Amino acid sequence: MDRGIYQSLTDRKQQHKKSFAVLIDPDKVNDSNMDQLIRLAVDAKVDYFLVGGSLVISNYLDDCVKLIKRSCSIPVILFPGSPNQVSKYADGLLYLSLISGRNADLLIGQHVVSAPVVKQSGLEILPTGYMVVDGGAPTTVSYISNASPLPSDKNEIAMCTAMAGEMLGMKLIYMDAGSGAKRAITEDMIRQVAHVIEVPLIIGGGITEPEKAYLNCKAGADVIVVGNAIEKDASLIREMAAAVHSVPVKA
Ligand code: 1GP
Repeated sequence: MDRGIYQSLTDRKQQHKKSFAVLIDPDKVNDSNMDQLIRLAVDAKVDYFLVGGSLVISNYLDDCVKLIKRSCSIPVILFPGSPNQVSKYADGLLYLSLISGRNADLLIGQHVVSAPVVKQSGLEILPTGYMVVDGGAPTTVSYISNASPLPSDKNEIAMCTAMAGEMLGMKLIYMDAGSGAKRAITEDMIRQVAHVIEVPLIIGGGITEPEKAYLNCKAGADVIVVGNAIEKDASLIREMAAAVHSVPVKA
């Protein structure tokens, strides 16, 4: 565990082991439903918690992270929608650059402003090429980012974007159809992107069925992120984690 989150991600990738991450939006939870969620996650052997959201209005972030850290050993990775979503109590932070968009502020601007705070946080920083893919309807992330999402059927643009991100030094690529997306990312796009990069590939947005999580992993996803569907039915954690972990180690 102390070997760090990135090391664990790359080790798992090398061993063809797929990971399941539960996304928690601090605006949508409280101490009592967090307790249940954490218990379910521990039982299901969830690999990571992602904490964050495009808009975080409440100030429950620190308490939410502290509660998870007190209750279990599942690593907590921040998935910040803005530079003020930094909690020093977490283990790591997805340092996201929105490489699918052309909004300079989300490519580098906000990073410059928040760099000292991020550096001082002591968190493990995970440079991440973040690609928002059209999920069939505007999502909070597509609206807030003020950048066009990548068209869902343009696999070649997705491939070139991911390759560019990797060559620029991004350690992870996260393709996201946006929280609650009507249409999740196609397996075809995942397969083609996974084929051209070596860094771990995270996939999320609109995954509501364990079967889809399984197929995404077979197509080349290394980490599956689910938020919305679990907010609606926490017991899905068990089935989602089982589906992801059931992908044969040698695909
Ligand atoms: C959103 O990828 C995450 O940024 C998860 O999406 O909430 O639709 O599962 P969902």
